[in-house]
Amino acid sequence: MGWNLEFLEKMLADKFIGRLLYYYPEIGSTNDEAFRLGIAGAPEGAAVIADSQTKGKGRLQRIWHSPPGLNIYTSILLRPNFPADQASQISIAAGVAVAEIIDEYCPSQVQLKWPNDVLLNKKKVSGMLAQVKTSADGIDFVVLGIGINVNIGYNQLPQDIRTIATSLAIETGREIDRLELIIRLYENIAKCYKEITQRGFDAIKEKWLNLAPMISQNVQVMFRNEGVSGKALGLDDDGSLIILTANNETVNVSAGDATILKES
Ligand code: BT5
Repeated sequence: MGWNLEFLEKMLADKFIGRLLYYYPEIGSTNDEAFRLGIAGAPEGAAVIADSQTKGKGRLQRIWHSPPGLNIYTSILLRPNFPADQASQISIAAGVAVAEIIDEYCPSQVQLKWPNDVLLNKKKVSGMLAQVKTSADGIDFVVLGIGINVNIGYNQLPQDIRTIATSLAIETGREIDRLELIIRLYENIAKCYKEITQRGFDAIKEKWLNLAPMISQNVQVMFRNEGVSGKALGLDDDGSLIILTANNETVNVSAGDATILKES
């Protein structure tokens, strides 16, 4: 099923996210395009959607598998008026927003894994990549990139991620309408974004913590070749994970890949 662009534009015409919409049947990376739009001065809420990506990006130069006709690849331009060190709150809010929408399709099976993975039945269904452009005054803009595996089948997943990735169709056993999903997604991201920009981080942080099974567990966070392990205590206001190490030191980790060492 393709994108019915005319319908999508009509549905998003008066919305905060997507009223300015850039659609590509194929693109390198929607994040790169949204970043270009940000530099060119595009307004907050502008969104890029692609049906496929040839250079879909994960964090740390990793690849996001982005075949055509099946999934959601989108990047949203935001211009929050808060200090640069709080930019990660946007990824955290987006994680909550995506998780809430996925929960509507697959109730009670959604979890969040710090910093940016949405898991369905413990497998990755969505990943997020936020890129920030700062200036002397703080944040110039944030590009919030979101990939969601919607209709990709088990056999269409690359071999190396088959055991760690899933899609909404795999988990629900039915084809999901990408248009309906993205409209609900943009609406909920707008809601969660307004929550943090207008009322602060607390409510979103609380929701995030309730969806994250690693809190109170022993975890290890690897960043490049360095690891920190200990008990995950919570999230700080800059979106970093607070870890209590074996030496009783509290360490804030702001980047890396976290795994639960053993559930207690
Ligand atoms: C992420 O990175 O999870 C961020 C993914 C962001 C993708 C969106 S799509 C729209 C926008 N435009 C872009 O170019 N990017 C954003 P990370 O946590 O580093 O996870 C990457 C890892 O996830 C890979 O190394 C694989 O192991 C796995 N992976 C790759 N493609 C996947 C997929 N489609 N589904 C699930 N896992 C995948």
